[in-house]
Amino acid sequence: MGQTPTLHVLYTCPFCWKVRGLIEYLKLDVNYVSVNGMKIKKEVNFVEDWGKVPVFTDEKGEHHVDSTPLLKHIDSAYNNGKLAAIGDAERQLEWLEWSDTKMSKATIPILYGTIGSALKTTLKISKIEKFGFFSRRLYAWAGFPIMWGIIARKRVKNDGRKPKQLWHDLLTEFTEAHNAQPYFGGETPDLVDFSVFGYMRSISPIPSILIA
Ligand SMILES: N[C@@H](CCC(=O)N[C@@H](CS)C(=O)NCC(=O)O)C(=O)O
Repeated sequence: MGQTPTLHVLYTCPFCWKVRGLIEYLKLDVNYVSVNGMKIKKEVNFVEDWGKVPVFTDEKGEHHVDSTPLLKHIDSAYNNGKLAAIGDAERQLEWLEWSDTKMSKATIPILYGTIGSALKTTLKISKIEKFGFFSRRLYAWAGFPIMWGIIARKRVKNDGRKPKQLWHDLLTEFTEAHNAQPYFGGETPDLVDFSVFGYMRSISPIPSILIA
């Protein structure tokens, strides 16, 4: 038995949503621990040389990190590896890689690619994530010009497509690979579905109940 597993998360983090999606699908009993987005390194310093979320701590107190290996670990430890065993293993690995390179790069431009969306995103994040009194205000007002002006603009420029177009193209590519099945995994989701879900969920509008 041991302790109830925990997952250290940020609400708006795509990598955390990948793992959360799988945990909820498998109906595992896991406690979520929200970290302060300005102090991630400090809050997960119990894992050596990592400094990122998500961090999964299992019932034995062992820590597991990095969302894609974590998806595989949770499926293997709590689900007899059933999701990894769906369909062709090579196809699954190839698309997990696709999701982690293509989808992960598309989230920043859509959230911060215009000055309006950047402001909206940082204001929302400052309302729903855990922050200190000053860091919340600092993040909301100093965060958006940085994200928009430096990070997102560079990514949008590199790709050349408008953020929404890029996102639509990726979703088309992904759904075409479903081969007319409801999920990438076929009748039921596999690990790739949870990976793409994480990126999708992180750019989805946040329910107003959470930011009221
Ligand atoms: N490859 C990691 C990436 C995790 C990651 O970059 N998480 C972000 C939050 S969305 C983070 O904790 N960043 C803190 C930092 O890099 O200092 C994974 O897939 O879990």
